[in-house]
Amino acid sequence: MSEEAEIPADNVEARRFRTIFLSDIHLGSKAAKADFLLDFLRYHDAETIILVGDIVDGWRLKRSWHWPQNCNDVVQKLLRKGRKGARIVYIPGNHDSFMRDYPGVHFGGIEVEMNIIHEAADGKRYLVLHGDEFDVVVRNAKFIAHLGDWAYDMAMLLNVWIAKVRRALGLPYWSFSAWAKQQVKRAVNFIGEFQNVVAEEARRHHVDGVICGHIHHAIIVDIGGTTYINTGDWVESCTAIVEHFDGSMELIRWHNIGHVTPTDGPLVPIRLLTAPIKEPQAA
Ligand SMILES: [Mn+2]
Repeated sequence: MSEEAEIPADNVEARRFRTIFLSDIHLGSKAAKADFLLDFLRYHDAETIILVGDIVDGWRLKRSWHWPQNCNDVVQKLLRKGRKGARIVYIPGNHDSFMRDYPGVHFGGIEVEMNIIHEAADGKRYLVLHGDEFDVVVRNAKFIAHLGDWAYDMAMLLNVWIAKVRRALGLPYWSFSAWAKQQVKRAVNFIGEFQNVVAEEARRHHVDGVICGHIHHAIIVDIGGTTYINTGDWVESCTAIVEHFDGSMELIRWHNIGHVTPTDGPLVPIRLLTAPIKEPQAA
């Protein structure tokens, strides 16, 4: 693919940011929304791209190899941004923990770090880490974690069918599994507990905030004077955190933007409207 292919067909310039934070892409799992992410990366550029873990899903790949072309495209896209001068930092998560054997290593222009302190343009300092170390379920009971993994597979399967039906009816994308998970997690107040524990960790490091992923719940929120930021994921919600050049942080929900109609006066023209997601078995 030539470098020219980088320019979107409609000649729209990418939005530029100081930093883009992405996590929980889960490349290698069937649920990964690689096409959505490719679309996002086409329209968003940054001086620094920080990958906040679970970029590749080693758990899934170990069980069965699922690596379609769009997974390669995502990797190529990121590497190309690196070649064009972006600094790319890879902080491994629990699903790509094999990368944790390489702290401080640079490969293909990508730096691997266990966690970093990110200093924003406004001087605020953020601890950046994946966050699974605070997930008691994952840490204390690998068995339960894998059971959770199985239940997750089932929800994802259901999700694919619901998405197909909704698309056939002309309805916008809606994630059943995201909704279901939200209900379950709300019931046990898992999210709230996780956020509190991680914010506490940030205070322990004497930083202004924390940026993490892992629980697939994107948010920017103040917790007792500490800014808690979660990058969300690219299997359900398709979210990213961007830092503007003044240091302010913004949460972008790409699939919401991806479905605004032209009459709504979209901020960014959407490629998804002209290039729909490919179905493996198009009817
Ligand atoms: Mn994780």
